[in-house]
Amino acid sequence: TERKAMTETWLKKHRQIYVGATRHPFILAIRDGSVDLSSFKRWLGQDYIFVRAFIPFVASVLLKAWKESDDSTDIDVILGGMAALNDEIEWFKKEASKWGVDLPSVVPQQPNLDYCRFLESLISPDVDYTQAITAFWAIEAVYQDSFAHCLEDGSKTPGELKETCQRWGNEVFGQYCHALQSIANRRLEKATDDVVAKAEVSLLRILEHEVEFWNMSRGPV
Ligand code: HMH
Repeated sequence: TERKAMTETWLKKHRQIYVGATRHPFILAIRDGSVDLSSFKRWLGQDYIFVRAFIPFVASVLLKAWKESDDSTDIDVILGGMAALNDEIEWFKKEASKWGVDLPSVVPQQPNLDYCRFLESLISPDVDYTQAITAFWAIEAVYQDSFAHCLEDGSKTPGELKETCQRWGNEVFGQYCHALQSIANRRLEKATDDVVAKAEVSLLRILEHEVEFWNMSRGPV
C-alpha cells in the first residue's frame, strides 16, 4: 500500500531538514579532520545529559510496546536498545575522563533542555506506541547516519574520534536502526490518519532538535 514505507516517504519529503540534521557542519568538520576539540568536548558533555534523559523515554517505549504491540519481537529490539544505552553511559564516563570533561559539572544548555522536555512529552500515556516508536527510530537514525558519514571512504576523521563515530556509525547499530524503522513502518501502515499525522510532526520536531543540538557544539555565542 501507499503507507508501506511511510518513513522513507517522509525522509524524501523532508530531505532538506534531514540533511541538515545528518550533515551538520560539526559532523562535516569531524569527517574532514578540521573539528575543534573544544567543540567535541562540549558535544560530549551535553550528549551525556541527553542520553540520561533518553533512558526513561526508551523505557516508556518498551512499556507501550508491551501494552500495545501486535508483535512480541518488538520488545527484543527495544530491549537491545536499552542494553546498548547501558553500555553507552559507561562509555561516556570513560570518554569524558579521557578528554578531561567533568560530567557532573556540565550545565545543560537550553537546546538540550528543550530536547529533553520534548522527550518527556512523548513519555505521556496519551502518546501511542506508533508515534513513540517512530520518534525512537528517528532519534537513533540521525546519529547512525551522521557518524557513519565520518567513517566512509575518503573521510579524514581524526584517530582519537574514530571510536565515537564507530559507536553510532557501526554496521550493527545500522541494523538495529533498520529494525526500529521496520517496526515504525509496520505500525504506521495500520495507524489512523490522526496518529500518522502526529508521528510526522514528531519526526520534524526531532530533526529540528537535532540541528539545534549539533549547533551547541559551537559554544555560547
Ligand atoms: C542528541 N540524538 C542525540 N544524542 C544521541 N545520543 C542520539 C540522538 C542517539 O542515541
